[in-house]
Amino acid sequence: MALKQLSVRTQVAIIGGGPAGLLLSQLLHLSGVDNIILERRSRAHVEGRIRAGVLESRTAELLYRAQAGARMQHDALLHDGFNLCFGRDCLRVDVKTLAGTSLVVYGQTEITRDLYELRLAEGGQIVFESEDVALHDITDKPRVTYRLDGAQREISCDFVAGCDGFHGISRASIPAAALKTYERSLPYGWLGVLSETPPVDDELIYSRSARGFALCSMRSRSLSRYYVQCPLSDSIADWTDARFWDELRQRLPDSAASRLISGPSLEKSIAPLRSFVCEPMRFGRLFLAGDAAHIVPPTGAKGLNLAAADAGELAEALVVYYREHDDSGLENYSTRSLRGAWAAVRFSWWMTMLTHPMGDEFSDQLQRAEFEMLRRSLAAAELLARNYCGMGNL
Ligand code: RFL
Ligand code: PHB
Repeated sequence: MALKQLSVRTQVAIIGGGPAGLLLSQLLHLSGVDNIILERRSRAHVEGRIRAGVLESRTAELLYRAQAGARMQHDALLHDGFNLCFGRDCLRVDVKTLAGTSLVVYGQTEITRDLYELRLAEGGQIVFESEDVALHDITDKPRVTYRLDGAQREISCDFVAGCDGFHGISRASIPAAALKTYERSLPYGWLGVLSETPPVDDELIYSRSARGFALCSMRSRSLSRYYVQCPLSDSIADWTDARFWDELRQRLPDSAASRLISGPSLEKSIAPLRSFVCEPMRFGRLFLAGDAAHIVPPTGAKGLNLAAADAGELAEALVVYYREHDDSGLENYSTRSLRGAWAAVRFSWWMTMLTHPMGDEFSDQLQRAEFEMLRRSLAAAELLARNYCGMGNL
């Protein structure tokens, strides 16, 4: 394989083999644009990371367009709505009726697995466990250097796609003076547990209780994903399985708590509640996509969907550039993607503020009033449904 050579050339060097990098690679490949992915971790490590689970229908459509939808079509669950509970009171948000579309429940692990299988079967060039990846001359003739098997290697390319997540090197390679960043974090995290137990309900339950937020989600009819809000200072060691199930049960309305089936945790992790945006999403010939450019708290289930939308936009802009020598798509990429990102940042923040007790009575009353508005106003419920399924910006 060409990658055995110490120095190679490609059209687009993609840093990061998460959902954004993989989808971009596949879409470019289908349009004849040559690319190489550099991934810091092993394939097994990336495929094993338990993260998102709810896809907007346009994300599912993009996966079909990338010819990566066969297993999803067979295995995914279609949800027409979700439940929002405030203490004992629950509201079913009928997304299908209110917004005209359904949601697709399919894990990020599965999407990553499908895309790796596809890329590698089609001869895609993916360098796993590439170390010390560094970008050079990104405003002129980009080069990417890295180390593999102890040897220093180099890729020269037309463009670099920075798809290496929030802690990656791509955004950090842009001079600070060329970027503006926005950030807001909460002192809470979500403790997530995956368990091989039937989900407590056919649909998701977002539950705001006085003890803290809880979410009941799923990956399949026999695999559940549950979360409870916890202080960011907590560590996994603070949460035995028994403590987790006990706390979750106490945060759910009685009807759900009585149906909850517990079991050993297959995975347990804590994710922070953080909003972050960097502007612009481009510097010279480097384009950022996904978590490398923006982070949202998981409450609105938007992170993965945003990453996929960026990959779709960037692929289209690059393909038009190569096919028609037209760089207008690349010129507009940052502005267009940021519009969608800010819509998701706003919605995710709003949904977090609606469902997480903040520890003061004024916030409690505001949250109750907001919940009542959603129950009484069709317009308010419609706005929630449209945002949840990714139409907030349309
Ligand atoms: P990823 O998935 O972080 O992938 C980036 C990839 O880049 C690699 N990398 C490097 N490779 C080469 N050189 C370097 N120097 C590199 N540095 C990093 C990493 O190993 C990795 O493989 O970003 P991408 O592709 O933009 O995808 C974004 C999504 O993963 C993310 O938005 C969501 O998972 C966010 N998120 C959630 N979103 C939801 O919609 N619902 C959720 O329930 C949900 N849970 C989560 C999450 C994110 C989490 N993180 C980031 C801690 C739970 C967690 C724990
Ligand atoms: C998940 O299934 O992991 C999930 C679902 C909905 C969210 C966040 C996470 O809002």
